[in-house]
Amino acid sequence: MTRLLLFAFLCLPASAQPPTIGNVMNFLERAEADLLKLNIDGQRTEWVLENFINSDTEAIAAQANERLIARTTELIIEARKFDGLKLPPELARKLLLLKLSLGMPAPKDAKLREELTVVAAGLGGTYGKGKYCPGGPKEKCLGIDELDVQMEKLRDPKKLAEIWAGWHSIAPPMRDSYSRFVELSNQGARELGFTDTGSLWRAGYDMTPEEFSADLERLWKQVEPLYKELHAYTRRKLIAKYGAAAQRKDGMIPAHMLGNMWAQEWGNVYDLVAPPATPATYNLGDILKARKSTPRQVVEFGENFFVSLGFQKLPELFWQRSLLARPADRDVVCHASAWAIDLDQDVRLKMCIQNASDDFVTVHHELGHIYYDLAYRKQPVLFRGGANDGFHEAIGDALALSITPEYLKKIGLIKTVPPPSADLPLLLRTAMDKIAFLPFGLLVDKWRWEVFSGEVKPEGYNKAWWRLREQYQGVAPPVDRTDADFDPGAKYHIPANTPYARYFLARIYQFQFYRAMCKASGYTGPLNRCSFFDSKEAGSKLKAMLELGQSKPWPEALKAMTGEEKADASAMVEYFQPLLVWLKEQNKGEKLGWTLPADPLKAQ
Ligand code: X8Z
Ligand code: ZN
Repeated sequence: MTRLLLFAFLCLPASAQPPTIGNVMNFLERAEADLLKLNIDGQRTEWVLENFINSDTEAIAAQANERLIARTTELIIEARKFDGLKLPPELARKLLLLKLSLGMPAPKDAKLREELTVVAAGLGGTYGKGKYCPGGPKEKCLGIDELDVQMEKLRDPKKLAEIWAGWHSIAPPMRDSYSRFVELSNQGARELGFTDTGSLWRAGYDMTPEEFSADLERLWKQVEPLYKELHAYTRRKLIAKYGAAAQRKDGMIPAHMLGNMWAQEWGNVYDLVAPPATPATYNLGDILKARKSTPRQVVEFGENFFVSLGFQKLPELFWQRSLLARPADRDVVCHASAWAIDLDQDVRLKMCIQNASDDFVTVHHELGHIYYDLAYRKQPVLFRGGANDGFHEAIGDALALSITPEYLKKIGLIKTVPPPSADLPLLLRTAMDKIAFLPFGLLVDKWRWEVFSGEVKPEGYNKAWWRLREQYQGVAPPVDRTDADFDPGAKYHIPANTPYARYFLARIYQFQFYRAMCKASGYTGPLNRCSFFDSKEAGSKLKAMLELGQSKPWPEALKAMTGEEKADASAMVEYFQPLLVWLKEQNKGEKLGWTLPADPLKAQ
């Protein structure tokens, strides 16, 4: 009997045998081993590219990326034979994550795939090399980190507009490559069964792409009233400072007057909107400069925060291999980033720290990525990731919300805690970064989704970009734009192909995480005054969530930490409640909002 059965089994053609759970396990073991190796190769070459941008490093990085995408695509296609098989949740999740793992899907055709990886590396390189030379090409040229400081400090609208336009002039040469990139990546997405690359991205949130879009809209509606109040208040203050240069009939704010190249965070112009007779607060950038803090010391402040929660010190390799300041002799990508090179202990930070006022918070942001990477490094390869990408972006920010005056005094960065009357101004300062960011966080991928879906064609790229910026942010370009411009390309995440909805989500999640950690630390006062520094209870909640990696759907990770199962802006609204009341008072009699051009397609 046994022999007969065995015979019958052996006689079946391999393809006709129904796959078993054992087959899936074997397949995944092979897949994870291959992906780990190719990922490490890819990360190493990408690290070298971003630290030494030149034509050779671009070519090498493109090749490594090509190999990784080729193998991942093969594995995704091979995994189709398991479709419909009833599997234990852990295996089913691994197969799902594999299917969703390509942020840049590529065609099966080797030539086209190679073309795509070359185009992508070129886009990243062009952005990284981007410079504006205010005195002409023979004079000193400035990279984006230096221009950021100018946008932060300058208060002359003409000069600001010049710098804005100067930086944006790096982008038009990328437009054609970008449209080719879109075509090729979409072809790859379709071959994997998605309608386009945007819908593949939206499928990564444990719900359907349609549910995800609806969820973002729901969250935006929760916070939009806060933004509208802040916008109206800031507009009035800018008009008071700059007069006609800041005033537009349509009520929009000129995008170059908000202290940031993309008008995404406005904290740098806090001095212009600070309520009169406010007690003096502090500027962390100025404090660090006065202390002559080295980049390493700035990073150590962030490390100490994590250690205070019960995490380990950063591995020695981190200090040996990170890049913490812009090198004088070569082009590097200065946009801050965190790396888990071997998906294990070889973690690195790449950041051009110069003690600008945002640097302190950005360091915490980046260390959030690094401690997340370290926490899930014992998970199987396919689970080494954030519960979703918004979680990854929210961890360090949740800690940074604890940078209260009391905390700064404790660590010796300020001598005296500002009086309670400074609470509201401090809240306004935070809102200028956190609330102002929301519409920008939303619109970047709204634009990209329209581009990937084909709704917006290359000749309409720039118009569509400004239509969304006007609609959501209520900001207008400082100088005339034409279809030949490619303003989205002047924002790092577009040439780098980094999805952006994650940052919108992170703005919401970070307040949920922060509220949960404040509670765990035993804090009961007003949310905006809480610091959970030094709380092992908060730390162990955080650790429990981080260690899960992406092994569970994100609502379960959220529940482990907060007890909540849905993204919810109520923690953010609670945090800013006193400010909202105050802003409403300030804006009495003011018309909130702005008007859009009658035909949005004609908007410029
Ligand atoms: O890109 C970043 C981080 C690296 S993941 C520095 N952020 C977004 C941006 O700069 O546009 C953090 C906030 C939003
Ligand atoms: Zn980040």
